[in-house]
Amino acid sequence: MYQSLEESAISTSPSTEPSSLILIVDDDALIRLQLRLYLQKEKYRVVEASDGLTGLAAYEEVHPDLILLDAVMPTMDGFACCQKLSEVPESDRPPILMITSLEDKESVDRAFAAGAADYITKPIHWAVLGQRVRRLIQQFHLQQQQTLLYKQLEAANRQLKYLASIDGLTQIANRRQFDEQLEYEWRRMTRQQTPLSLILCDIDFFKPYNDTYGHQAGDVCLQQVAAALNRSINRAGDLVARYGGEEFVVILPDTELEGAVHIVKKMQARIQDLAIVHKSSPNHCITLSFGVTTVIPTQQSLPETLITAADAALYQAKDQGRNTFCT
Ligand code: GH3
Ligand code: MG
Ligand code: MG
Ligand code: MG
Repeated sequence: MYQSLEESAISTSPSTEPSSLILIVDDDALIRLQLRLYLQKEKYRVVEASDGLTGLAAYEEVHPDLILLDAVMPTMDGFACCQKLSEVPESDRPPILMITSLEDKESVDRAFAAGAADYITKPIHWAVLGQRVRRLIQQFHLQQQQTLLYKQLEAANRQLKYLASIDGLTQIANRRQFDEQLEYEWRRMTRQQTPLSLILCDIDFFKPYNDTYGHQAGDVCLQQVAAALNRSINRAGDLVARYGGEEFVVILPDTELEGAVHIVKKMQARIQDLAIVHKSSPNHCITLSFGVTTVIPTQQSLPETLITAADAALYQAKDQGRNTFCT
């Protein structure tokens, strides 16, 4: 068994920063003792293991900042132990300093090939060891800081990208994401020569709704409608976006007109289920009008033509008295 942190740790200064932790792996108890006393004098915390296998177990448990590794040991030697540790992702892997009496070139090459960061020979030159230890730990901490910063940057970028693609009020896709997705699906459908459907819809008599119930109630209504529309789609490439004010748009790739109409009917049912009271509407509740179009895109045509056609169909639905759809 390896000696635990508590057993061999020295009482650290009242500084809030804990001192670096070093794992000593050596089968020679005297060497371990000498190393421990030296490192503790240098204000490091120390954990010991007497062979490669227990060294690995200790590494797993305490995650040291540096490993001092002997080469010749029973059970698992330093080279095998080093090799095993090289499987740990580079950003989490502490540096390994081989300390051995093996002085031949082959052993040195083997150690570095197995992933050792540095190599010194016994008998130990203590001042040299001190410098190497300090430097290796410094480098490791710097590398960890860089990894952390990089991860934070990546997370911030993901968050920015998300925020830039979402409508703040309704939490569904915004116009920008719609534009990107339409471009993407247009190219994809052009290549595949499969139909692309678009639904444009608009809340009926929404101005009088705002006038009657107030702008805040209008906002809540928009949120509920957006969620209801969003619940009506389920395929991977489908997208519902807020197109503007009280208008929403739906992209349905690989979808025939029949399929798009099916989605519209589902949306109508979901909106009806909301049963949002609207006194000054002829239906006494919130309804939507829909314009639906389907095309098989070509190299010569533009995505805007699909929007124009859906808009014309929507206008027609409004013209027919609203709460309906046109194709
Ligand atoms: P129609 O049936 O012809 O569509 O009539 P309408 O009253 O819905 O159409 P109109 O275009 O005249 O009015 C749209 C209204 O939508 C006016 C505007 O105040 C409201 N609106 C747009 N964006 C928002 C929003 O973010 N929040 C709220 N509460 N209202 C909004
Ligand atoms: Mg040994
Ligand atoms: Mg409108
Ligand atoms: Mg409207």
